[in-house]
Amino acid sequence: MKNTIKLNQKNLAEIANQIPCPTYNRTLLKTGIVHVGIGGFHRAHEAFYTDQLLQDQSVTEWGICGVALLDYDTKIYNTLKAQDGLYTLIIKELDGTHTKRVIGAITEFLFAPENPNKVIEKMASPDVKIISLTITEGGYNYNEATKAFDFENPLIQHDLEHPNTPKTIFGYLTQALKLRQERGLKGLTIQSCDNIQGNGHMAKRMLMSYVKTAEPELLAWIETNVSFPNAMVDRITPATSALDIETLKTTSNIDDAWPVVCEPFKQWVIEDHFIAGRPAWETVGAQFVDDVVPYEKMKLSLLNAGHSVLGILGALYGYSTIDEAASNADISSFLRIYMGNEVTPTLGHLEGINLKNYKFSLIQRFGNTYIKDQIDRICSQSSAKIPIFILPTVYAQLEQKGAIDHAAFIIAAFAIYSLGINEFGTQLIVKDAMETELNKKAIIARNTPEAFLEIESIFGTLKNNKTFVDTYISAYQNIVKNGIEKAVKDINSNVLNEI
Ligand code: CS2
Repeated sequence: MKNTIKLNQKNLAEIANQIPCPTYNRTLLKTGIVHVGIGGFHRAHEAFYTDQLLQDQSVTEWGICGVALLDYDTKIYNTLKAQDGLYTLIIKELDGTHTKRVIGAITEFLFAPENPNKVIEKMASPDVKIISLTITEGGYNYNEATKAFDFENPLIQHDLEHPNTPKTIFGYLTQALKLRQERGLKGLTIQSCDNIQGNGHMAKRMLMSYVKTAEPELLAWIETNVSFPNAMVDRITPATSALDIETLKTTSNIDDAWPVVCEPFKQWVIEDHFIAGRPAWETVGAQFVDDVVPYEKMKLSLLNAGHSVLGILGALYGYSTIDEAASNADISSFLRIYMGNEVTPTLGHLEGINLKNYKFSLIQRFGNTYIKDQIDRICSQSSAKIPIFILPTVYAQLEQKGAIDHAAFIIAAFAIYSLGINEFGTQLIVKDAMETELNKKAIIARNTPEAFLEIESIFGTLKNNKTFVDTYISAYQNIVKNGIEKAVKDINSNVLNEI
């Protein structure tokens, strides 16, 4: 193999002979955005849109400073530092070709555990107009059982006791906003990019709960000086594999320690509520709307829930990628029935959206055989995903006495998945903040299936709903008695397979 070229600023001109690279002057960029959670999704989405904007227009105020909040983010921190914030985005097209570009929008990078004060100061910098977040569904510290902020979380207790060396996003934001207030600086926008219905509302509600205890006199200032737009974000971004890194070397001669791979589809629908200004992201494909709720509902309950359906069933069948699960005829029928009979009746009329086309496009996206999205990735942190992706459909359907059979089946399948092994003896990687509790209840559920529904921080009071519990138990028993494949066939039988 020819010598590969290491990806960094110095080598950019040489790399530009292989694939498109930023031609804007990165050294002129001021940091206007601090982004917390610098994983693959941010790099395939917000940083991608911002890079396009910096490339197409000569704006200089919207460079991104990436912040890694968690100890285990050392690897990404060291990698991006060594590469001057540069990385390759590899879009895996539907025909199997790869569209590649080096993304240059991330110009600064901070590792919070190493120097918390640097992060607080950066967030308080007068140039910064937006703090955006991809901190995952579980990162909002919301407890489904109490429907409130979880003050029991030891990390939150730590932040309350040590405000200058915080560990959670709530501690960081509070300190930074306090500094802005004390210094007479302007406010800014806190922009959630996580998969949560009303993600801006959730970010505000959780932050305000924390501030009320930590710095009550800051509440009024935040109310007037900080905005929290809701947004729907979308682009399937699997974990990067060793093969992806190798292929980039062999096909483009580029040595990038952590490229990002994603699907061609992308969507970003945002409420236009940016108190300190924003990049003109609409010029590069983002949609600004007055009300993002319908888009969020549609995406969370069809795409993200659809992913969980394929992931959980796929794991029980022994598959390892989403496209494998999607290409199984019975799983595919299951998904279509779930989307058509159980989710669609809860969505009502969505202004400006052709729901049928959307559902068809999802089937195509899930089936993209080049993406190889990992079932492990999709099933990870399901304890935080299920209450957001699937349970709102269940509650709405129970309320209107609609079908819940497939939703209850998925919860039963999740209870079995949480045993950490499928019926064929394959070990399942249950990567979940609640792993121990899930497993404990999953074991009890082998004799008493409803015991699994006692996990209140996931299921709230669902265990008291007889219709749901009966449907769930019967699905559970069917899976155990007949095996997953026959149970899926059974539940699909006699139901129209129409999305
Ligand atoms: C996935 C999402 O994490 C999950 O379970 O459903 O990461 C999904 O790929 C993205 O939201 C796509 O926009």
